[in-house]
Amino acid sequence: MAVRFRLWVHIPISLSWNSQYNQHMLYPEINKARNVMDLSGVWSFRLDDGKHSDGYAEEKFFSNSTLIAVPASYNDLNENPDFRSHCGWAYYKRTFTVPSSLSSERIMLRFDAVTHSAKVYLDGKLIKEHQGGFLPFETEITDLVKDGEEHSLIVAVDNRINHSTLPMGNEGGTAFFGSDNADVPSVIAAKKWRKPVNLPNFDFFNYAGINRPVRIYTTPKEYIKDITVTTAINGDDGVIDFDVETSAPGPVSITVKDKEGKIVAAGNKTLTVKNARLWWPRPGDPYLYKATVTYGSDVYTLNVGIRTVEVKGTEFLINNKPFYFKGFGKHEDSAVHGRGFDLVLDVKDISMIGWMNANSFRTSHYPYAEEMYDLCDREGIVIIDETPAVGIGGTSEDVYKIGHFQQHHKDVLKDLIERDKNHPSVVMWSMGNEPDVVTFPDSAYDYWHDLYEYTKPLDKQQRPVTFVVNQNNYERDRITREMDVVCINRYYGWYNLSGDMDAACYALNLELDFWEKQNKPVILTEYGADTLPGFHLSSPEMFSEEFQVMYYDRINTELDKRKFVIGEHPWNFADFNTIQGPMRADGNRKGLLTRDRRPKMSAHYFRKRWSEIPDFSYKK
Ligand code: GCB
Repeated sequence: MAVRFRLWVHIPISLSWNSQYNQHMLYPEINKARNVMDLSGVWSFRLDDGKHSDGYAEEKFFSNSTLIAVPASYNDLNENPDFRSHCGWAYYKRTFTVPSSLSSERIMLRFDAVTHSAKVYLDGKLIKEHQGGFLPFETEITDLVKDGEEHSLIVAVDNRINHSTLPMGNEGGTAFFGSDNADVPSVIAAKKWRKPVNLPNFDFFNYAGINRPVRIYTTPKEYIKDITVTTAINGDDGVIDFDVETSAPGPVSITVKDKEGKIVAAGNKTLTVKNARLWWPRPGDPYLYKATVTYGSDVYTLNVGIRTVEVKGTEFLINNKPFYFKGFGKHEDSAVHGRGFDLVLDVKDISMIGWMNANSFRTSHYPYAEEMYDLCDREGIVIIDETPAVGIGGTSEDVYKIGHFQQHHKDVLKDLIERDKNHPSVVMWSMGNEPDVVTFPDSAYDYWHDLYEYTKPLDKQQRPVTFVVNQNNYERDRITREMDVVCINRYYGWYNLSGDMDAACYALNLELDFWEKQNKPVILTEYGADTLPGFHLSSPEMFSEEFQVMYYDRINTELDKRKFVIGEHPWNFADFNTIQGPMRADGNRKGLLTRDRRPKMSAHYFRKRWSEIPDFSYKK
């Protein structure tokens, strides 16, 4: 996104910044040693009346409550307009009982994602706080629930975004598409007069609530804390290294089975699978082995894909072969659910990705639900995994200088890698999307450079690290060229040189000449044109289906000439909801698909194009 008007007002940071680093995040599973209780369902709900800025939640709040579905974003589940415009705390409540048969177990309460921050009360007592709306957190409740009685669970959820949160809000300033009118006294006065409002510094609706499942799960008292898998290829064999952390010292044993259930390797640390079948992206064979880790009475089972990832020169190698990224920037977004977990939609999206002959997507602009990564492991879809660091402000340099803000960003990166490290589908980490800068001040350089240095050693698989940059003065931008892969969002022909594809291609080529000299692989992580389905023109102009196809065809023709361009991710997979504003009519319409996943003409265009482009060794 290139054209924006804003007033950047620096607000002093007032929140306290306890580290949110969770460290161990094995996904809850049912097996002979572990149990899971799903707390999804209909909960009681109410919006805060503005009187409780601290998120203190009492039973009596619920005397005047409504019903809400969990998991889901609350915003589109009620016709009261306050649900969409709400800014502040909201409260959820339900009761539950843990079967007494589980009383000898270690009992955990896990939230997959509460957006953006949460306070959890059990029987009126605050037991957990968490900041950040897209990653899981958990707390042990063993001693609080072992009586077999009914318990009250209240979750206070805060959707406010500001200069301290990821993603970032522009508290006190303007939203993404707002106009400054910085020196119009009446506008300035009206801004002070109006009720509190969220001003996203990003282009997707600020959907909030208990967006992903809430579960109680159990483990034995002595348990497997964490498993880190790394894989390597040695001739025809696959080598799988398991780093297993346990609650106390003790022997661990591991078996690896193939799809037929035959044990192909066993041991306690580094295992060799003879004549291994590798994990290949679709339409190749995304082969998964099943590893079972045993420690005392505890057991944990996980899928393992044997594959390697490496950047060499201008190539991105998967299993030592140069991969070409064909795919999208996406969103978790759909009608009614908002950003709420929707397995039905995820399965449909995977199917549409396959239908378009794509092989990859970026989790723009936040980590997605874990079930999606699991689907991608199984279906062979490659993921660029992104943090919620979107729209970090740079018009004021100050945000880069706030130490504890960067610490929060580091914690989120750590949690992301901790959660997703074992997925073969994840091939690269994106530290964030489009810091809001036109040229990069030294403080921005220091910030991102330091973050890159910090991120690299977090991943035992040493996957490439990048961040995704907006249209900017690429000659002055010193950070992007330092990334393992250069990921650029470009809207030549849309936000600039609008509609003039000759000029757009001329400009794009000038920029590509620059990148060619950097000797790095480049992915066009975003390019696109808003398009109204059913709007047809004989002479392609902006917003028509014909223009969207022409736009992509013209740009792709240029990309095809450049060997170092190793991927194309049109923006966006599907239309999605945004904040209302002068540049969005019913959301962002750059989807190749409509919001309900019907193809526009451009989806058919890419389906054909990508059927003709090999996934490996495209640009020999
Ligand atoms: C961008 C952003 C994305 C927007 C897109 C647009 O560069 O990364 O979040 O939705 O532009 O359509 O403006």
